[in-house]
Amino acid sequence: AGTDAGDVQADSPVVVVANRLPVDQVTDDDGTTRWQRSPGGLVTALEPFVAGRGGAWVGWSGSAGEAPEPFESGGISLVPVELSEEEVDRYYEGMSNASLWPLYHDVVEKPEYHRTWWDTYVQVNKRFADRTAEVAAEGAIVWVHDYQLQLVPAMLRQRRPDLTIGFFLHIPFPPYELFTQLPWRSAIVEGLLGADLVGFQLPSAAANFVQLARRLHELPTRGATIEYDGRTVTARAFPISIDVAAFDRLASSPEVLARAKEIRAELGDPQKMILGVDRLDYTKGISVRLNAFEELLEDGAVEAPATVLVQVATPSRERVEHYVHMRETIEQQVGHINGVYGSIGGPAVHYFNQSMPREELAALYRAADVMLVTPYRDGMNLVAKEYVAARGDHGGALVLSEFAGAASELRQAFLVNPHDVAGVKNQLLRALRVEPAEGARRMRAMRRHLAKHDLDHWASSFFTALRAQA
Ligand code: GDG
Repeated sequence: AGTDAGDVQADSPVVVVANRLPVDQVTDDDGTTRWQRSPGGLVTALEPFVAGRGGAWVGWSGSAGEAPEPFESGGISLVPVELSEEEVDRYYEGMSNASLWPLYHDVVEKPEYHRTWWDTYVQVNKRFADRTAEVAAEGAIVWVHDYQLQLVPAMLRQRRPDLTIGFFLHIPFPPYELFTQLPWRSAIVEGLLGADLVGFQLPSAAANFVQLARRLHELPTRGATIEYDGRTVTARAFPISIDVAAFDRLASSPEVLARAKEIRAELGDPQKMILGVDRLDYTKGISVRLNAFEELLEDGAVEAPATVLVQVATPSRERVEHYVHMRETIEQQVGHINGVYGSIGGPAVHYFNQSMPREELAALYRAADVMLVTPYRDGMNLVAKEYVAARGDHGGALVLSEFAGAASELRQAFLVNPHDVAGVKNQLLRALRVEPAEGARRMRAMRRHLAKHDLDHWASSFFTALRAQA
């Protein structure tokens, strides 16, 4: 089955399909370009699992225009899909990030719906399906990822009925009442129903999908299964995780521990350090924590620079309008807090709109007394899990939004409703003042959970369930 695709033979027994390839093109000082493993949730999660198993990865290279020929990297055949400038605008920044992303995150920002965006979304999903159909071996297992590619399962099944197709959604799946806003709601549901197994972060998201199939498409459903087109489609939760042991090791390495100490010293040896690490995204509730921190300073409950907040806000989606606006708001807020509560050489908020190396993040986690994770809605939130994995010393305290998927696992965190500023302030203070023994008890319990529920557990549970459908 399949045809020859450049250097890549139609013989990959496992194919991952995702918007982005797990590499970025970088240009060295001497002008030569090379591919480098890219950071970020999905990549971190999957590359180790597919590498060395004869697998292929179909995805976009990250730059518009002609796609490079397929190539090998880290034991995976990388199969680039081409996107034009206009397609990046409409499929990626438009339909994916200005329609689906806000809709699936409880319409925290108002989604925009444009027919030209949708038409391009369909066109690009077709291209991903074509490319995948070319490289997958007869009877291969294909794992499609995320909201940018929800039509691929059905398109792929039409081209290659021999394949076993899984789909995983990394972001939340909204309830019926919100989802049905979408002008193309039926097409999306039918797209997903092309898979044998549809995975979500939470059982409630899987239930939302089953309910849609029943109410919108009047399909027979039973528990987690949907009867469709003579097949049984299963919708289940597979909460994603991180490579816990690897992160634990990194965060306990002598270099990282030394750097953690140095960070405290560079901050002026504060009594308490609070930390936030997020992509600069309106779903992450960065303003919430700035508000809470500002009010605590105002109340005199905490003082700067004895207590400081370090916020890493990694640049993200900078061409989407919502993001430009949000960045301005946050930067104004930081400027205001520092203007009122800072001193010479002693800001209250240390704000970084830059991407940091992984080692630096680990050192920040290790240095922080309190980690603030306050999204309005988040599929999972790996930062929360990284913080727990980094605290092999059983120190630190996690303040976590109830609306992050991670909250259903990390029950010993200081849970907050990010819409309730008073509640966030309260929990932040509790976390800052927690007795070491009590803090350690909570951290130990969360680490026990994560030790069993790591990245490999996630990937192998999904693959096991998918193979069972073959
Ligand atoms: C989506 C869903 C779900 C961040 N800044 C830097 C950096 N990061 C890394 C973190 C973490 C990852 O990026 C972010 O993952 P999250 O899970 O927190 O959030 P999203 O990017 O929104 O991911 C989310 C995830 O998919 C997986 O399914 O959990 O709910 O929204 O690993 O450490 N890494 C480096 N420098 C940075 O500056 N090196």
